Order: sequence, then structure tokens, then C-alpha cells
Amino acid sequence: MMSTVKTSAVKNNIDDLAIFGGQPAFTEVLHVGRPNIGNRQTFNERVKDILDRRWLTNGGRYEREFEQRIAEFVGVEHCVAICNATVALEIAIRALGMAGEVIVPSFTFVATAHALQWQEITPVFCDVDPRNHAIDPNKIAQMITPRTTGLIGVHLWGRTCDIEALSEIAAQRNLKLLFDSAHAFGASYRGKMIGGFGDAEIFSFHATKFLNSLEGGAVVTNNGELAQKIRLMKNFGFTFYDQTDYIGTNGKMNEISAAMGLSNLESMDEFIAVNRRNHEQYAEELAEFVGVKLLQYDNSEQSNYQYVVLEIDAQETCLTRDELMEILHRENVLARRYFYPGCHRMEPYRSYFPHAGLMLPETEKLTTRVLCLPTGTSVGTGEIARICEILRFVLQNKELISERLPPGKR
Ligand code: T4K
Repeated sequence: MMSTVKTSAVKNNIDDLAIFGGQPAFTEVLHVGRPNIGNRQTFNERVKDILDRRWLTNGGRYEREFEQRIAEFVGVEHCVAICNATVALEIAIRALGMAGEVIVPSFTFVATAHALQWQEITPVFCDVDPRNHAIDPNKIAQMITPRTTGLIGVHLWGRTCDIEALSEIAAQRNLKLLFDSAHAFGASYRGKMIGGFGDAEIFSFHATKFLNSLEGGAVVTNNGELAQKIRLMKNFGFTFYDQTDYIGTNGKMNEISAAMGLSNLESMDEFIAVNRRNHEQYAEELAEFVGVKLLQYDNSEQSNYQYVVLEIDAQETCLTRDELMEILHRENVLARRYFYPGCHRMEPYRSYFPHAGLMLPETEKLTTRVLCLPTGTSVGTGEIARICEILRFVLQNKELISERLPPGKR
């Protein structure tokens, strides 16, 4: 499981930094979203079986087994596997009858907003709570209009949003409640697994998620009628060979994806253990750094520790988040500034709502501060020590480095 990424080039003075012409610290790029690969033998056996039986998609046995295992693990009655989480969101939104306006955070991957706009539903962007980076329940009431039909909470970084408050608002205002749990498979809220809250939740099993099915997603719910509708909708709405009862799309998960998902499920504990070890190592190494805050996971809950998220306070570090990111990139550490610049600053939303930022001060702040570092099973303890060593060196020499950086970088 350990990485094979080679390192070189110790930094003794700032000319040794790659941004000033030195050798990069890593000879190969370290990524944030390198896939975790589980048991190759069981995966290969399943692929062989799929090819032998010539059943590749459309309700295959591995897709059904994957659904059953996910439902059991999460403790929900229904799991419908989908080809990816974006289509899962689109289908769940339509099946729930969301229309008009739906309230969502802007500080999320753009798929959360696109899944609404794709079907001509207006995403109304609500600000986030700076403590957990998730939608702020106290700011929802002011966004509700007579056209509002639903709320989407996002469990960003796999840390849960305020499910209780969102559920209360949804019940009081008669709104549909969906959770984008793309990051939160394997996480719990007050001891109960994420997946069983709201009207439905969606998971992503994309290659970059801690548990992947190559591409993949799922809708989970305890509502049997809704699950049945979603099951039909993901297969063109077919109820019989030549009859459709709904408008549908093609959201099916193919058998190779389901096989990958199953094999990775069998290795899930190992992935979480590595993610947790990595997170703890980052926490120890970064503890002394002024102006660099590592987001913590609540160890009294279950977590997948999928993301290593820093908040950079440029007043303290003398270097902006973007400058730090550029320095790391030159060292071949492909740190990512998720979810810059916020959905409201991306098209088409930027043109539709040019002043949305005025209502989103915390979101605007976070989009300039957050930086995600590489983790997962392809990142070893040696690499983490080296990444932190670079950061330590940079912060120890922050004034000198800041003076040397070209002005456009600030
Ligand atoms: N809701 C939320 C809150 C989400 O975060 C997402 C997806 C969704 C919904 C929708 O889920 P899906 O429809 O994707 O199932 C990546 C992922 O593509 C995306 O799934 C994920 N969130 C998002 C947070 O991250 P990008 O634009 O960063 O992808 P990319 O291609 O830059 O890859 C990230 C890094 O991973 C790169 O440095 C390369 C590395 N990588 C990637 C792949 C695919 C590998 O090393 N191997 C690989 O196979 O969006």
C-alpha cells in the first residue's frame, strides 16, 4: 500500500525551493485524489466472471450485490446504485418533485448546483458556517421564498452538516430535504450512519473518493416508494420491456464498476485506517504552525478521514493560500484549493446572480483560505513528513519568500 513516489532535494535556503529554480522535492507528482485500490485478486475474479457470463450492465448481479451491501452497511432500507453521484443527484431531485428554487450551499463541488440548474431549478446559494464549512441553518430562513421547494445539505469533507436543524426547517416549511453525502460514506452523525437522513441521501464512488467504483454513486433512502421511482428513472422509466411510466434517463451502474465497488468495500477498513494515520501525522506535524489550521474530524463519530483540509490565515503566514499552493505545486505536491471560487462565481451562476457574493461572506472568505493536501493509500508517512518539512521551511522563511515572489502572485 505504501507509495513509491521518490523524493530528493533538501531545502537549506530559499533558492533551493523549486519556485526559485531549485530541484522539486518530489520527482513524481503527489495528488489529492489518487484512487485507493482494494483487493486486486477478488476484483480480477469478478471481472472474469462478468466476462464469462456476458452480463455487463442493466441490473446485473454485482450491481444488486453492491446495492445490498451498501444498504446493510449504512442501515437503510433501499440503495439504488447509479453511474455517478451527479446523475444520482439529478434523479433524486426529480423523483422528490423539487422545482422552482432549492436552497444549497455555494461552498461545494459545482455538481451540487448543476444537478438543479440542469433541470431548470434555481439553486439559491446560502452561506456556510465557518466552523464546519457546511450550510448555516441560521441563514436559511431569509433565503426561503414562495417558490422554494427543497433544501440540499452537503456533508463537506465527510464532516456532517447540522442535520437536526435542517430537518426541523424542512418539516416546519414543508420542504423536501436531500443530503449530498458525496464525501460522507462511512461517516456517522450522533452514532447513526450517514445515509438514513432526510428524504434521501446520495453517495459518490468516484475514483477520487476514499471508496471508489471507478465512477459511481448511489441514492439511499428509507422511502420505498421513492426508491422504486428512482429505480425506474435510472433505467429510462421502463416498467416493462416496452412500457415507460416516468420520464427517465440512463443512470445505471455497470458490472465492472460494481465489482470494483465490492472489492474496495472489502478493503474499506484498511483505507480508513491509512487515511486516519495520515490525518494524525499531518495534525502532529502541523500543530506548531502559526496561521495554518488543520480541520479536525470528531473522533467520537465514525469518519473516513478522506480530506486533509488546511485553512490558511495569510495575515499570519505572510503568504496567501494561492502563493503557498503555487510553491507546493512547483515541488510536485498538487495541493487543491477546493471549492474555489464557490459555485456562485462559476458560470452560469455568476451571470445569473452577479451580486450573490454579498449574501455569502463566510463562503467568500473560505474560498481564499482552504487548501487540501494529498492523502490516501498512495501517500506514505515519508511523503507526509516531507510535505510538512517544506511547509515548515516556507513558514520559517515567509518574509524572505514573500519579498521574492512576483507581485502578480499576491
Ligand atoms: N457532490 C460533491 C460534494 C462532490 O464533491 C462531488 C464530486 C459530487 C457531488 C459529484 O460526484 P461524481 O458525479 O463525481 O460522482 C474531483 C472529482 O472528479 C469529483 O468526483 C469530486 N467531487 C471532486 C471533489 O473532485 P476534480 O475536478 O478535482 O478532478 P481531477 O480530475 O482534477 O482529479 C483530482 C486529482 O485526482 C487529480 O490531481 C488527479 C487525481 N486522479 C484522478 C483520477 C480521476 C488520479 O490520480 N487518478 C484518477 O483516476 O474533481
